[in-house]
Amino acid sequence: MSEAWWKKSTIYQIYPKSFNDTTGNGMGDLQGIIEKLDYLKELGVDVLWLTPVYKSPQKDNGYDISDYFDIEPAYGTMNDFQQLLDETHKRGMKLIMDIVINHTSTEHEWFKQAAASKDNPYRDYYIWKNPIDGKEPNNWESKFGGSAWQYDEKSGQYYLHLFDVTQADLNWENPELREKLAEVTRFWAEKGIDGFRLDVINLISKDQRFPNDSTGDGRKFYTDGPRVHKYLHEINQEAFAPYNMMTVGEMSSTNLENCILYTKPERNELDMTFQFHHLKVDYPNGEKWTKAPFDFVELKNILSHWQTGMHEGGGWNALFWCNHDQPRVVSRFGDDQKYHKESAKMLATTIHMMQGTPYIYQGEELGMTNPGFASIDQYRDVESLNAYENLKQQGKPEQEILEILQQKSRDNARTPMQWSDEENAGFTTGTPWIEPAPNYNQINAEAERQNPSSIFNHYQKLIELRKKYDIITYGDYQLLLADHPQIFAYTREWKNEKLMVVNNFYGEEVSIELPIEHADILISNYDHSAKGPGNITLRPYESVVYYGT
Ligand code: TEU
Repeated sequence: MSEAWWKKSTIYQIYPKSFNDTTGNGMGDLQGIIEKLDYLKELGVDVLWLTPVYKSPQKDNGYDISDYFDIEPAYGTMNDFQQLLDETHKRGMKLIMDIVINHTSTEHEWFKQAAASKDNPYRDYYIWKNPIDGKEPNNWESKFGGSAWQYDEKSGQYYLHLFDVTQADLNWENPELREKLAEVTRFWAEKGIDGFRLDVINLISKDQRFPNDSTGDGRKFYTDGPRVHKYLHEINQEAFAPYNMMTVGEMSSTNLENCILYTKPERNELDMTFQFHHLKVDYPNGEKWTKAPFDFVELKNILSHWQTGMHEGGGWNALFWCNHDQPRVVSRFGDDQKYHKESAKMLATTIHMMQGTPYIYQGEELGMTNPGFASIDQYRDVESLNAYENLKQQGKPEQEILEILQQKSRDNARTPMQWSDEENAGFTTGTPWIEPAPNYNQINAEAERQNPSSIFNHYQKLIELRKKYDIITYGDYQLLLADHPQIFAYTREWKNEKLMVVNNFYGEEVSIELPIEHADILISNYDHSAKGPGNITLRPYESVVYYGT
């Protein structure tokens, strides 16, 4: 296997809590994933990314780890995990683990020790500061709302939590802590996994002055921080490289310059990065918690900026529309009603013909949609519940808040995987921890697999094309019609080959002149594709990939 095998791979993200329940407790489990490995093999994906299944109080659905060395009993046992890993490998697939080493749960033994007393040996595993003028050490805000500091009565100090109050940030300045985290990483590498997704890994190095942020929420003092590249190179050399781990870093609020540094092979830090700028084009003035249409031209420009920037810089993109934190892409950027199938396929083609490693989030291959929850009681996500309270305190009417959550909540992606039209979408025989989307009778894996022109079948073809055509992996990218308000078109060029990808992002017909001669159609989303190349008229959400030499 070449050292960059992942450049022609497609990775499938599994959110175990919502994937498949075999015990009837209403929560997905590891045996449930094993049951569905043949489905994933049929889809054709190469790597499975498992979001955290370590022991956790589940306040943030596993991103609050209380024991790195054990499996959360609700998901199963370490034997179940080993069976999942072995069965995955038997099918020629790989498995990467999501690891959260920017913070732990406050129920982790390290934190319990650290909070026991100021002189406890574990105190310095976390970030404790004295009050200033009787208040928080600075004005940094948690990404889940409120202050990023929690007062500890016992010691009279505050501890830092960039996320929930139960997720205490680790102190990466402490070399003993860094070695402990390298041990954690090696423990899982020695089990035989194939890599890691590293949660918010660009937040681990904080400006040790902990200054107030006079213009923002403090993120500029810990995002892509002063020693982040040093720390990543160190753990790479101590834990990733010795085991040939594939690594993808989740980068919160990062920039192109840093992502080139994170992923240039010769720097030995990470293999690829997730960035989120293209998923903030419906955040007016950067504000997530408002209902707003998306800025299509901005979306094209951001994706293109990262395509050309990472290509020229020698970095490598993780390509994605969805994950467990983002709304369903067909509801967000497509049409989950009249042109559901056409728009889901168009969106898939848009991303999968780009340079990078594409990620499919569970259910995306079925065109799963946002559930449209009508009551706050249907929500489970800590970030969404905090946002609901904050918006209420701002005096927003209930209905307006619910419409915002319907568009923006992370729970949009966390409803049960829709396997069939059976009760609870075939996800559980019990009461699901979160309600399924009401459309599982129409949108489910069973129906998709039986339909040769399904969204599932379209993803199968895209995955195959990536393996077959080097131009998709290595070709130069160029955006066409940059300012067109409806068309996202780009070319890829590699040796004497040329791809032209043309997508109508809206429900109205549109005609354009295409600068490509003699071309075959590699993939499209209507049974009889638009005539072309040359002057073509694209139907609603029509997507065509032309291949010529
Ligand atoms: O996400 C980081 C993060 O900032 C997300 O919460 C997301 O970008 C935000 O919700 C968008 O508004 C990672 C995990 O993916 C997420 O599930 C965890 O809640 C978070 O870190 C803390 O571990």
